[in-house]
Amino acid sequence: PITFYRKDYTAPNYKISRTDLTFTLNPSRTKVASRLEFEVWDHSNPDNLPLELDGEDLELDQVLLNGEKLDATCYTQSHTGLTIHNPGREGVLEITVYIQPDQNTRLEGLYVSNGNFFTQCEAQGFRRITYFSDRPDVLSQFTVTLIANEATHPVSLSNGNLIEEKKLGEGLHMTRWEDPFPKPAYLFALVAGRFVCQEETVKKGDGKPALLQVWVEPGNLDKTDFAMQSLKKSIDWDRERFGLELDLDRFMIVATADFNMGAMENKGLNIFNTKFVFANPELATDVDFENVESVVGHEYFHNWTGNRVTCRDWFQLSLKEGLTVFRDQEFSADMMAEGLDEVQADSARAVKRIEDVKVLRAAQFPEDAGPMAHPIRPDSYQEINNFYTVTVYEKGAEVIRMQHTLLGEQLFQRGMQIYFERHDGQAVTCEDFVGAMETALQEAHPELDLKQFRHWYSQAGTPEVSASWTQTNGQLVLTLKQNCRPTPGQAIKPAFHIPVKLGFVEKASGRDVPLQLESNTNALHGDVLDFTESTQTFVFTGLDKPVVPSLLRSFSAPVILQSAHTTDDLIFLAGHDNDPFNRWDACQKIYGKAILDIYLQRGLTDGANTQAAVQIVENLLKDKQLSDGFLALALQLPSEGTLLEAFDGLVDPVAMHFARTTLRDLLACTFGADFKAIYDARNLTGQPYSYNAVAASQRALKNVALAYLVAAGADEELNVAKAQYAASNNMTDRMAALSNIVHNGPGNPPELAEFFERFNNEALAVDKWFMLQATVPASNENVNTLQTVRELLKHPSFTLKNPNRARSLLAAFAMQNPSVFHSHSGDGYALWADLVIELNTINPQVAARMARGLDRWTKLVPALQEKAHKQLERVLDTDKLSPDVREVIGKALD
Ligand code: HT7
Ligand code: ZN
Repeated sequence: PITFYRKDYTAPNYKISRTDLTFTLNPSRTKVASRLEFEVWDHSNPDNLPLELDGEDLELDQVLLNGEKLDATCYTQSHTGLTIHNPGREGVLEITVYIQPDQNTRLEGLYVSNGNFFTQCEAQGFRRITYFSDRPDVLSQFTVTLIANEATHPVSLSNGNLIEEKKLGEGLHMTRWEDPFPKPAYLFALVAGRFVCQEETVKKGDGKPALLQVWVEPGNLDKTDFAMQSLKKSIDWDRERFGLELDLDRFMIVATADFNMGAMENKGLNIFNTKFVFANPELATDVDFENVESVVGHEYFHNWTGNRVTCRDWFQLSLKEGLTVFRDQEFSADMMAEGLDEVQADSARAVKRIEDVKVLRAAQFPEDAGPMAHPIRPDSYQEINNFYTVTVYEKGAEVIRMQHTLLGEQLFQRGMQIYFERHDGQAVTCEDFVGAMETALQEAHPELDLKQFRHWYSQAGTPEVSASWTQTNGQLVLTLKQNCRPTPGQAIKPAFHIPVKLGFVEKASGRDVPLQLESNTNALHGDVLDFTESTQTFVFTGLDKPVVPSLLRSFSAPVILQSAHTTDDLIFLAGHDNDPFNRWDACQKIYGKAILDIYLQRGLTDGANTQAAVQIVENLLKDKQLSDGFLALALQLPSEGTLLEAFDGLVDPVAMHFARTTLRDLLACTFGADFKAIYDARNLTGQPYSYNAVAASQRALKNVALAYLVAAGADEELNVAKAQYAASNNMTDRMAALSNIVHNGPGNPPELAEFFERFNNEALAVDKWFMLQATVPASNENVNTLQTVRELLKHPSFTLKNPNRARSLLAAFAMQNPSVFHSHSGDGYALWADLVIELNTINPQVAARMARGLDRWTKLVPALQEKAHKQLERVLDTDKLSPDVREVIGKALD
């Protein structure tokens, strides 16, 4: 395999200042004619540098240079591109190629989905459309002409403004599009087919109108209202919070059922997975609604952070992705808090923060500890598609958030302003972003810098921070230590600059006391401590009464905190911390300790930590101040993935599942009456559904209570779920009821068949149906989930060609169902290997994601390791293994 290195970056030989493309769209043979105006990148370049164009799976028809047809001696064609030997210092290149969109199951480049044409060009899909300098630092002004059959493809769209439209005869029609903004090829898009749209007009920054459109296949228009509202909210929010205006006359969203990822921010023509557009109460859960709002926001926010300022090379991916995830997280938090009073708003923002940190701990921490660990700005890759990771995205967002914490909102916004002043219209690096933030910081505090902070960009791994303290004679001496374990290629790492947001909660009153630092006073900025050395001691004064430190408030840095808190301290913080995030985290720590004890004691529940977990839940249930959203999260136990990662040793996921189930059942039995009361108070059967943060929180809490009730109970409680299923008027309640029935009850309940019957024409609901069955845990003795998955693979509605459907079975059982995937027989691994191998030939990108299922195999107990190893080897030995899958499996076996 070829490895690409960040250090090897060189500028291209040529610019392509203008690009004209003409597509004659035909599903089996599309003609692509390009006209490229090029000139040397740098006028000091020598003459006769080759012009290197990327291209894959293209049928070359002809090449013209300045109007003259080139013979084959003037260029070299390979399976990765076309090199023009002596193009001259500037000129016009015209290339004609043919491609086969209906054969494109990889869904990269131009492909056909349900008869309609779509493109996906990020990261390197454009080279599957035509020969081009397919790298993000080559920005070009595009004009695109689309010629299509008017009957079968009446709508044809591309980036920018529609400048011409006409019938051509012979049943063909043409549209021409001009994008005023120079852009890299990865932001190019075209869509053609049968579509309908909902549209609205809003005002742009210059007061002129902009047309917003959401395009879907006929029959789906009733699912687009929420996406349109979300788009309008995103536009308003970016203006109000970041001062960034919509810069386009036309902003379009198009939904497709066949899409490798969530959505794509092509300039003015966002293409979305239907999963992140379609939302109505019958089909979408509250979480789906939340995701639609956040993904619509994310793609819109890319218009500035990604499109106006883009990446110089793909190693800089986090420049746009980390920053844009941070922006979408803040957007969602602000939307959740909208219209609430200050206390409720704080709680709503904390709920969002907790949700984000749960994802980080469950997915990114394992990645950072495994064979694919990489810095948010990777140093190398074999296949760039494998680096659209939780590290680049979610940890990348944490790194931006830490800069926000260090600078504060005002200086952070000043940094953004400097970033755009310096780099609008350019392709830049992560260093350029930090440089802008550092300038903003130094405008206000010339003595500070972000020098050490930059390690967060270059070092992989999750730092472990240990905290201990003593309080005597009015002083509290806090000692912090940090350590980051080796990751591939990085054995020893200098200390990180870790912002530790903290408070001291007085035991007697539960109030925060003022923070006063005796020594190194310049390390404290407000309530944020700069922790920069491997071991550092801070002396706080004015603490006459006993306090409990609350550290890393709001999860101010992506680290693993091991604190010297006693069980009593944690119970205290769970009830009194003035930081809601840390209240939740104290609950999680206790639950985690209790489950690990049960795991180590093979099911015994008589330990002190189990008692503490019971105490925590009792306190939570008594506390009438807590919001429903917070309580729903605080009552949930850590996920199995988080528990497996937290255990320092080789682990048996099946036993861990049973340990977690044991604690859940104990809590369910102990507090059955309370859960019933919560459930009854919020079971508003018959009330009309509306999606809003408050109503969603109520439903979330009700459904957490339902899960405990069903866990505790026998038939009677299962009947509560059945009654909820029968009465539900929305997907949130329907799915919650059904998952309780399917995961806990007898196999093949009638509700499962009813669900399929009701929704078999709705692909996203059918995905849910598959997913529910693939996630039945080992603790349900009525069901053999692996057997069910094998049978479902043969179901007429199943196909590996559709990524959502493939994920609904394969990702569900291999990544969301540890107790079945890691079954002691090893059959889960064998099934996983079969499917990765099959998917590899259909869609390497999606196959490579699924191939990550055994990333953490070396953390398993020896008997499981042996079985996992055998299947990993089997995948690696497969004929025609794609570079995508090869990289993932190769690194796992390294
Ligand atoms: N920037 C987009 C990335 C993306 C993508 C990458 C590789 C292959 C397919 C893809 N589809 C979309 C999505 C985003 O972060 O907004
Ligand atoms: Zn993005």
